[in-house]
Amino acid sequence: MQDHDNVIVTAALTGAIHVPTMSPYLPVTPDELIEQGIEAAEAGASIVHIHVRDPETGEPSSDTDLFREVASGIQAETNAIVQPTTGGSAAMSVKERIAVVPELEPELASCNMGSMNFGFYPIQQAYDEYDHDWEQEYLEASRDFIFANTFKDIEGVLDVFENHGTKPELECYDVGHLHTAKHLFDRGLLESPLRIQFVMGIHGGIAAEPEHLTHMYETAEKLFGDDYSFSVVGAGRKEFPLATQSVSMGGHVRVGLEDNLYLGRGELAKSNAALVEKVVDLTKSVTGRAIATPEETREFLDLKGADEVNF
Ligand code: KMH
Ligand code: ZN
Repeated sequence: MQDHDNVIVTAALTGAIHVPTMSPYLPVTPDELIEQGIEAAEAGASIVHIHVRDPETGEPSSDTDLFREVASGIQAETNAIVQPTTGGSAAMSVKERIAVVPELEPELASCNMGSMNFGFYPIQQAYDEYDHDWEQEYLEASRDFIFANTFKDIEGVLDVFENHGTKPELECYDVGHLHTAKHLFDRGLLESPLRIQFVMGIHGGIAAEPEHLTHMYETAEKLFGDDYSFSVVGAGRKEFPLATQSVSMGGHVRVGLEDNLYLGRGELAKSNAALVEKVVDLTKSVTGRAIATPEETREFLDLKGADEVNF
């Protein structure tokens, strides 16, 4: 693993797993996303991962005008690295998902390393009524959903990344995805230093268990040696236990309402910043490691710089 003492914190603001009924604090409109992105950056996030939603209904969207509005609004007030998703949502094609990269030419964007089942339908058991018509159908549809990222899809996506100077953050939901990354690295489609996000706890991917994180880490060490660094996101209530394990192992962390709505048992997080503050405190008190600034993060991940983006 690349050696870097300071911890890179990512705030993932809204995502496509949760629906507005689940939390009044989930950001939906561009203004809400910008406000929460700025607060999260001020709390210590050097990377802000963004999805966008239809401002009226809260439905996940691939509208590049919305991405531009949110990215430029966060960039105007912070030095954080704005990282758009190319994972999008269940309802989008790969073409729709990747469109944000040529439009915004970001420094960093997510890049998903394999096709998989991606089921968030079990969450609907906790809700009887929904604020919007689309929500329950959307959750239920994930029972029959394949998150498509074939080898051909990934090759096409990486081509777009390369053409626009955008670094891919490799979203790995299971051990096999690390081997896919290795295959692409050996073919010269990915370059060192690799930035890998271990995404744990998605139904269809590896479970959010400590021994699985150890296995992901040991596998990455074997495959990539000093050519990579890792960050961990645990979906749901394992977010903080896995974050603590990751920073103890020398890794980095992602938190945010995209993957976890709760600050503690039964206590909704009132903002993304609240989740960032908690992980910053945990990191400092458990490990003594400092939190990386955006400039340190840019240098460490070898990003092109905020002056090279198109927003
Ligand atoms: N919400 C994560 C489980 C992406 O945006 O490309 C998936 C994710 C993927 O963040
Ligand atoms: Zn995402």
